[in-house]
Amino acid sequence: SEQRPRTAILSVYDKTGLLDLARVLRDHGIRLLASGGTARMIREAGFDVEDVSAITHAPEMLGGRVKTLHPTVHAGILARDLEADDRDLQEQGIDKVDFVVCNLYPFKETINKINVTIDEAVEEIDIGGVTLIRAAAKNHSRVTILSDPRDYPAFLEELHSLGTVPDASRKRYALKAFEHTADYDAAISEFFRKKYAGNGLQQLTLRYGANPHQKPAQAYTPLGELPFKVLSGSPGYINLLDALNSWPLVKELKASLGLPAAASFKHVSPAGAAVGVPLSDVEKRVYFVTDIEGLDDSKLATAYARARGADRMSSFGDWIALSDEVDVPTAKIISKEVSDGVIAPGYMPEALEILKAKKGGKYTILEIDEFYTPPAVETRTVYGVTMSQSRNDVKITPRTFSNILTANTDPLPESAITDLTVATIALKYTQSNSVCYAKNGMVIGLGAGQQSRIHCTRLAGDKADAWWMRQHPRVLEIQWKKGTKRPEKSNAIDLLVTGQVPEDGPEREAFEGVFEVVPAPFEREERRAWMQQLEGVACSSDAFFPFSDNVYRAARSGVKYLAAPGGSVNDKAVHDAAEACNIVFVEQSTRLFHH
Ligand code: 93A
Repeated sequence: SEQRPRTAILSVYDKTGLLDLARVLRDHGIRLLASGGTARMIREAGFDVEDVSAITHAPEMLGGRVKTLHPTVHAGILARDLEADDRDLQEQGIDKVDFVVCNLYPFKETINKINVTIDEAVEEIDIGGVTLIRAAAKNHSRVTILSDPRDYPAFLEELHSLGTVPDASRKRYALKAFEHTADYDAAISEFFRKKYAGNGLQQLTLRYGANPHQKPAQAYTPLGELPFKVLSGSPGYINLLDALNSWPLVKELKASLGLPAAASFKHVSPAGAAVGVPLSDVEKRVYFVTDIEGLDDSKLATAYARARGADRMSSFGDWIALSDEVDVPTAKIISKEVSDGVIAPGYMPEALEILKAKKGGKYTILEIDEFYTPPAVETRTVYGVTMSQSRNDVKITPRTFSNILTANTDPLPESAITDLTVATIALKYTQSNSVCYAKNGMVIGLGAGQQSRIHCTRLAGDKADAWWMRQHPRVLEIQWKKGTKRPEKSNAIDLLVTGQVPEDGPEREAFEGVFEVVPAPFEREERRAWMQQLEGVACSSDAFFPFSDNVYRAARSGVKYLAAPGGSVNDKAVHDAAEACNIVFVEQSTRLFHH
């Protein structure tokens, strides 16, 4: 619009490509203003350049801390093509700036040096450059901001061929500029978070990541405080993944069913999850909790007994989540098992003492703020690429299971609704694909992380079968050698009930070593007769069943209620198979993949 001469401000730490840029800008009659070192280099190359102080009439100060920070500079950049802005500039004798070329002090490189001091890092925090970049990017409808030397060639090309910089390019440069300053500030806050956050409030240094060689590792929230406190021990990376998946699981179970809930996690999937449904005497023996005083009076303890008892093999060394303040009976169960840590909204003093004494004082205990709600959008970085999605906040409630697709549409019994709810909420926090069998308010078999659906259904079904076989009178009557430890018992029972006891060799000898009287293997007929008594099982799937084989497999483990989303070309065949097996098929309309 105006015929006024155009002005560029240059202030670059990385001087790559600077002279080519200055030459072409000058060729186009553009006035060059530059900060100290930048001006010197351009001048020494023989191009016409003025110091920024020519317009600010203020010298660089404080050893360079104040170079370009000045109203003359920033009004020149920020002014719009408005009469009012023009008037302001005229009154102050300020010229508009059209181009800003700036890149920042090397903060990241500095803090990556070994043993860098806070003072050294602080000196590399660029203030004036960030201000130049942000001001120019803000006013990108008129001003071009170049913050990356790699953009100079394309910029010069356009300037040369068009005589001006197109709108689209200015927008792209502006976006890049804001990404650049955001990344720069993130590096600064990351540095100070580690130095000043106060370990445990906003930031937690972790021993290492998924593996010991993955150091350093940390957990943090950019705004506010972490939603949990570390009461004891020192959580690792996988512990936190388990804690932050298992806690919402028990919170949602309790909200949906109105009963205290517990989960036992391993490798970011539940090995067990349950609500506080009373235990039979047989169950108490199967879950190794006959000696827990006050068990029947604590629904939370009952829930954990079930969660831990579902699959004792998988739960060895578990991460525990509990929906309610932890009481003494619950702590007593935990104290007898090998476990890594626990997350709960609170701990009764005596229960806390019991847990703190575990693992020689190294047991990890987290206290979660039960009112914490995470942000709606969750973000993660994989292989350098950031992905974000809205959190899976779908609510699974008894109402989720009202769409019955098989012929018998009688309302489901309350116990079936409880079991379907337990199974489905467990799947919501299980690595996919996943299928879950539930009974008596607890997970009894969960197949996680299989790429094939039928493999999930089989794995979960085999676990449910083992859970039921563990309740066989011959297992309950086992006479153990004195001094046999709980994990040894669980391992031996698992071999026996899954029919994997070898006939001879060292493994056979080891197996025999734990018994007073070595139990005979289960005969085919004996197993069949016992399995036939397993009935009324609920089963849920995190996505549709692609083939009827899943239904047939589920039927073999006593499944009577089956819930899954629809959407397969085989839906009809799947429903027909359910009908043929006398299974009630419930369409649960939400896919629940989790990764
Ligand atoms: O210390 S600063 O934050 N204060 C300023 O006013 C300022 N203006 C530009 N650093 C400032 N800069 C930075 O100086 C630029 O971001 C650039 O990285 C560097 C260029 O300095 P020189 O031209 O003296 O080499």
